[in-house]
Amino acid sequence: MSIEKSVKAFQEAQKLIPGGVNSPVRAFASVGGIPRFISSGEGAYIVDIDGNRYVDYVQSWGPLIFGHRNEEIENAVIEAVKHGLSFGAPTEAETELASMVTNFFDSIDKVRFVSSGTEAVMSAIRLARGFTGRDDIVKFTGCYHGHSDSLLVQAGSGAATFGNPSSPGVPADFTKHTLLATYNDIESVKKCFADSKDIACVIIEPIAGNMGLVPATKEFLAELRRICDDNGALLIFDEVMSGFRASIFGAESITGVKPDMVTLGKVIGGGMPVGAFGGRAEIMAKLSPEGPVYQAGTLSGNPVAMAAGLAALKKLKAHARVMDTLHVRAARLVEGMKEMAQKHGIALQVDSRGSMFGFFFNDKPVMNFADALTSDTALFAKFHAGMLEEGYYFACSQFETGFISTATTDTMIEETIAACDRVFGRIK
Ligand code: HOZ
Repeated sequence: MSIEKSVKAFQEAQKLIPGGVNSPVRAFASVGGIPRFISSGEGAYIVDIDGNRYVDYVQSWGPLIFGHRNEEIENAVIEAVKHGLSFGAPTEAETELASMVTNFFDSIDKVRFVSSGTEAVMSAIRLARGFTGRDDIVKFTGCYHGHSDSLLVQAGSGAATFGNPSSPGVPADFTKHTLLATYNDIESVKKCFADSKDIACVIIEPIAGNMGLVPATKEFLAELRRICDDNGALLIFDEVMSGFRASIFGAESITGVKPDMVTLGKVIGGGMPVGAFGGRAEIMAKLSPEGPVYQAGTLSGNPVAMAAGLAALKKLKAHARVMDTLHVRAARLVEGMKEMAQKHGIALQVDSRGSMFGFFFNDKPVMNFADALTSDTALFAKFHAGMLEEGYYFACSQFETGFISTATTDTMIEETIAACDRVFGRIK
């Protein structure tokens, strides 16, 4: 496989863009090798600038649940573009998308659209603080909630990949209100509430996707709900990654635990930059201009992005059963990978939720970030390189989640498992 053009493009990019990328994980630093520069996508595939085609298990890190260049989403975007790119004034599409989101999520009475997941979470935290009149927040080690200052503490995703527990440039004063707890460990949450009487909210990825795929147990979330209620704190589910991926009705439909607020992104933009935060009407009423908590954005509710999101959610609504198929396929993929790993004496922990899947090169189950960090990242890097050679594009970090789309066929899954067999045979 020649990657000559990607090598050259990466060299050029590094001269002008820090690390050659506009988001750190993409640089392939934790797996070594050269990031592929992409020229196009089609359904389940992406093609790099050297003309190599890969089955894409990243799908833009989640948004593309219908794969690349889905006709309905593409046409909706083209139609919207013909009417204007941005107005900075309300459009009916925003209300229509808000109606879809509130119908899907029981816990969301009202929603506000922003342009990224980071923005959604940052705004939700401010609103939780404004609503409760408290300053402290609880987050879980290994959960990633975007790169805003107070949340970039012991975060997963890129921060985990690069081994930065937090970032220079974030004053200690900004993070002193961020209390840390351990995922799936209720005693650590109790300790936070014992230490502070000023907790505004607990924010959690109910299905963590940013330390690899690590779902919270139902029992843990139920206890979390109870503790928040007992202490007058809000519970925020960060579903930027899992929203419309694990279930179209949110993690609350899987776990039976209802949050006070939810943050969303990725799929609700159908591939365009969209984030959202929503929750109970009385909480959302505190948001400007109804209430005093300020939040704004020129490109918030952008008409082209709304059109893409609407097309994606309408399609999901019309084909709700598609989630069952995606779930079966994602589960088959990781079970098949595990079988092949076992055949070659490699320890692999696997899991899936809806169209999300994860695997750790680890001989013990992964329940939290500390567990995830005991995974064999060197073996993961070899696996990643081997699968690229075979024509399969997996997320370039052990601490990310994989995604399939409706364009990922059973045949592709079986071929991927066969490729794993070959790669495990070479790297064991
Ligand atoms: N860490 C991000 C996903 N969880 C990466 C996003 C990107 O590089 O596009």
